[in-house]
Amino acid sequence: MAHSDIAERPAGTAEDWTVPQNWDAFPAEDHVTWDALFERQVRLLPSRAAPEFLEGLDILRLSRPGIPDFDELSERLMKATGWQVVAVPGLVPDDVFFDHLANRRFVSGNFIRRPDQLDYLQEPDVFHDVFGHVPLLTHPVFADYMQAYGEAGLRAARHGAIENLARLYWYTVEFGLVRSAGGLKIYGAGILSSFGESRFALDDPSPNRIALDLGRVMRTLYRIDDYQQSYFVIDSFEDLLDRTLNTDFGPLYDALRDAPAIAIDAIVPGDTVITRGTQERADKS
Ligand code: HBI
Ligand code: FE
Repeated sequence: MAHSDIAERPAGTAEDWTVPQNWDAFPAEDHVTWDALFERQVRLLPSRAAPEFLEGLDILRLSRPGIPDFDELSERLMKATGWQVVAVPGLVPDDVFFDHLANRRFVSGNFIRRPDQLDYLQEPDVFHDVFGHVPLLTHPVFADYMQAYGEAGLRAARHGAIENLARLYWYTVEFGLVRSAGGLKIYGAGILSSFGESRFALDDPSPNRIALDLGRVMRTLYRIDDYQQSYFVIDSFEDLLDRTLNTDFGPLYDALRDAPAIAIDAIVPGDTVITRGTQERADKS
C-alpha cells in the first residue's frame, strides 16, 4: 500500500518474505470479523463497484465462510488469469512487492483488523488485500495491468522513480474510479474495502474527480491517513493498460524529475475535470 522503507526480514519468513498462511491458526473471532466486513461491503457495492469487480467477487465465495483459504483461492484465480495469492506478515520492501507482482503473485497481509478497527486501519490487512484486490485479478486485462506495474516497478527502482510510480498505483489500483454507462464506478481496492470511502468517493461533493493522465498523477501527492481529496477516473481497463504499455516511462521519469509535485487537492491547467470538489468535508465540523 504505502511507500515503504522496511529493511529487516522478520524471522520465519522465506527469502521472498512469504509465510505459510496457516489458515487453521486464525481464531474464530477473526473469521467473524471477515464475515462482518464482507457482508457490509457486498450489500453496499452492487450499485457502486465496477461490474468487473462484482463479477470477480464470486471467486471469494469459497467452500468455508470466513477468511479465505489461500490455496483454494489461488486455485480459482490461477484458472481465471494465472495469478496466486501468497501470505506475508505485513508491508514488504518495494523490490520484493514488485517482484511478486511481476510474477503474478499478489501478497496479502496474514492478519485481520481488530473488531474496534472495522472502519479504518492504515496497514493493509487480509480484508483489504483479498476483498479489495483479488476480485479484479480475475479480469484478464486488469490482471495484465498489475503484472505490467510490477515489471515497471523493477525498472523504476533503477531510475530512482519509485515515488512517481507509487503515485500511479495509489490513484489507480488503490483509489481509482472508472466511467461506466451508469456513471462513475469504483475499482480502487482502498475504496472497495472501506465502508465509508465507498460512499464518499462517489457521493461526497468535497473531492475532485479528474480524468486520469499518467504524468499528472505521477506528480500528485497523496494522503494515507484520510479519504482522498482527488480521485482520478479512467475510461476502461483496456485504456489504462494500453496507456501504461504505450508510455515510455524512462523519458517520463526524466521529465518529472524537475517538475514540482502537485498538491492533493489541486486542479491544474490541462486537467479534464469531471467534478470540481468543494474540499469541504460534510463529516468534519
Ligand atoms: N507491501 N504487503 C505489501 N502490500 C503493498 O501493497 C505494498 C507493499 N510494499 C510496497 C508497496 N506496497 C508500495 O510501496 C509500492 O506500490 C510502491
Ligand atoms: Fe492495497
